[in-house]
Amino acid sequence: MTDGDSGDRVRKTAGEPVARREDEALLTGRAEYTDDLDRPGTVHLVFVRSDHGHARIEGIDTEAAAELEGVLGAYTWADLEASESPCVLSISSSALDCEPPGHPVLARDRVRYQGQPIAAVVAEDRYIARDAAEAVEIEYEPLEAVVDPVGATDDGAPTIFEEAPDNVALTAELGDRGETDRAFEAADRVVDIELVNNRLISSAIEPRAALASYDPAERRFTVEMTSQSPHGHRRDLSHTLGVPERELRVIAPRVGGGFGHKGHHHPGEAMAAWAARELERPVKWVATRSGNYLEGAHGRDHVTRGELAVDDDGSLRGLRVETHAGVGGYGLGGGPAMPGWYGRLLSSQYEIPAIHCETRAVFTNTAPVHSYRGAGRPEAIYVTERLVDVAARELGIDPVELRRRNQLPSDAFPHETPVGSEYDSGDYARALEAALDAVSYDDLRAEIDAEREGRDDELPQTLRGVGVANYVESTGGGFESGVVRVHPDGGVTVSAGTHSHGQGHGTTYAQLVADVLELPMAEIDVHEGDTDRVPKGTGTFGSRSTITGGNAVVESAEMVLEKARRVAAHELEANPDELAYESGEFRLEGDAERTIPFADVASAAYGRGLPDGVEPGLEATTFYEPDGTAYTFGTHVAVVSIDSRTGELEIERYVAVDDCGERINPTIVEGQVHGGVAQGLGQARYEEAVYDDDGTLLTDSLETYAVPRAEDLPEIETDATVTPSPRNPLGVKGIGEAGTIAAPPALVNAVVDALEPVSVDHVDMPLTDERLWRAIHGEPSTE
Ligand code: MCN
Repeated sequence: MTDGDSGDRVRKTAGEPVARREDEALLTGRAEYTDDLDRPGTVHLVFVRSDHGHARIEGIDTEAAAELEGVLGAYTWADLEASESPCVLSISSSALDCEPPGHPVLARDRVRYQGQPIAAVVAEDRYIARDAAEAVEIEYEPLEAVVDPVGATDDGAPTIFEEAPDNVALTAELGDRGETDRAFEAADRVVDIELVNNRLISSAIEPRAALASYDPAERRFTVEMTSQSPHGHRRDLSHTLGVPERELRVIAPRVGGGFGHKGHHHPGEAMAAWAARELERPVKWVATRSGNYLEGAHGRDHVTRGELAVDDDGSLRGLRVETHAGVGGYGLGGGPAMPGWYGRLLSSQYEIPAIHCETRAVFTNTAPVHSYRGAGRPEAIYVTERLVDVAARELGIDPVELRRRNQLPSDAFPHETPVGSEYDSGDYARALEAALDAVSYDDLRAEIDAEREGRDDELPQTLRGVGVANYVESTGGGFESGVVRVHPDGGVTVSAGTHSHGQGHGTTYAQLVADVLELPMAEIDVHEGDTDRVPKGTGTFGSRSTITGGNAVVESAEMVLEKARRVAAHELEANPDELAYESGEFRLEGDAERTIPFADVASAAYGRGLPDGVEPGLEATTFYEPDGTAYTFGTHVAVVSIDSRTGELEIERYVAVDDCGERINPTIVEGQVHGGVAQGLGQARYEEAVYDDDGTLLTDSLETYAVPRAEDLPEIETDATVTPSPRNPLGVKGIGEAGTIAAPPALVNAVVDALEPVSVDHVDMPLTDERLWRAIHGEPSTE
């Protein structure tokens, strides 16, 4: 690993394993997170949350709370309404079948999930605020709840919004139903599966938090908060508070992980900002772990039936999918629309001539659902990759061989799938073969088969299996802004509208700009997460930052270099095209004496006597939008053994081969794969948000919601192939979510392979020891 700066000559750093610059501060406790920030006069906000999953609010008594010493205010919906702020978190999708009201910052007269904020208390310190919150009395009339997305569409299920009597927010179709039906009729056989993509909760180390201040003289809010998308939050806060965007500055300081949910607008930051204006005091709100679990957007929650039409030679003919997707008790931003497009990756890496996907997004009495690392792509790939394994078993063809027969060849690109994705580039076979080589697949398969053949009728103590999952992931989208500002002394500040909360943009953006300007990385600072620094940004989600932000800062750096060339030419009394530029110095071709360093050019750019037509200053702003989506791909393989007496699962090997096009920093890419696989294996083995029938979240803390610890994870062996994307100048594709997409099907396929001797066709995630034991011993599930 390098520090990116070595020797006199500035070397190119892109593609090099440069050490992450941000880690020293992060690892030595010097990084400041929202809760570390303090402004003079800060007061603290705590929510009173609903105890019920579904109830009418008959009365709220805040009197006792308001009278406690140190309490500045105890607020309910009536106070928000009286202030004439809209105070409703909007739903940003017009595609819905109904128009349910958005999520009110504080409940009006009804709560639709446990943990929904009903009242807010502000006090001099957070302990008083907590005591005061406990003193608020709420009278409920409990209503029947429904928590499962299929049950919520049954006749007689309780209605959550009058505007959607059947609880269906959206019914969406992708692909061609008629063509798919015909493909099914023509195929030799059809296999099917019913599966659940378990509901997940984001377990970022830092729960959500905000510190909001209001300056009445400037008529301006400053909201420092845990945001993946400061400009997105500025837009949402502007709607919620009813103030123009220019009156809001959103700053995301260090943020301890996000995984999607810190990109969405929740009540906390809006309530803190409202109270800051009301009280003219800085107001801090920090979610507790349980508060975050109850109310922070959850992920997944799909119940799916999938059918695959195949011919006896293994050709895939058609895919038919029906999904009920839970969207929770309220729509949050674009959350309810997500199930409408999740099926766009159902084709995975295969040539499937006809696909049809019908999805229902369904309200339930649970926390709102939105994007969680992968956001729709893990759900789609899981369906297809499980079905391919089911078909392989039915046909008696090795699952790898079935994949090989149907994978798109490397000359098939661009390729349009029947569900509306246009893949840019790929060499799927290369990644598959690399992953198979890593585990010596043929030998391993033969070994496992021999173990099975050798057994008599008794159940062997160890059941071994191997599972393979291919995937395709859509990455990048929308525009991003990048600013490169050269200071008069030649130092450079780079700003972008993305936000790094673990991804290492501070390193990779510095690498990219250092390469264009041929300066040491130490000369380049990177700032993200402040709406005042860049004119408009989109944010970090959907593995988009490298494609959009990376190309934006490169384009700005190139513009800066062009202007610097003109200034340098003027200083050297030459034509710009006579100059060579290398290692931070302009030089007149053929005259070694006539040179000028970049820092002197910067100084000249801010001085007098610039060439005609050149304005003072040396900076550039770019709004970059790629030519289309970049499709990352790869193959993951898991090798497992299960103790048939206990159901205990061991992951013997885990191999990940991913292709994200050109890699700016292979070490960071590897780290992203590790993190993603850890979360994917977390979903597959341990994690599940469980509600009881009344809508009480039974997994509302880290004691009951099982996140994998380091010791629970196998060694993750990584490798990469490189197939550049033709859709952006850097040739990059995103990598931030790859692991969460590939790991669940790889592990479940391996486990179901291991269970082949006991004739088990499928086990739903999470693959707990108990579930596996029950599957092995034919015991019914207790759930
Ligand atoms: N990278 C690279 N070369 C590429 C692609 C990426 O060097 N071809 C590097 C990038 O420069 C960047 C990192 O890998 O430093 C991730 O880049 P990218 O794939 O563009 O993803 P984003 O930066 O947009 O990150 C978003 C993605 C998502 S959607 C989630 S969710 C997620 C994730 O990243 N949440 C994370 N990774 C996370 N990692 C941490 N530690 N914490 C989170 O909350």
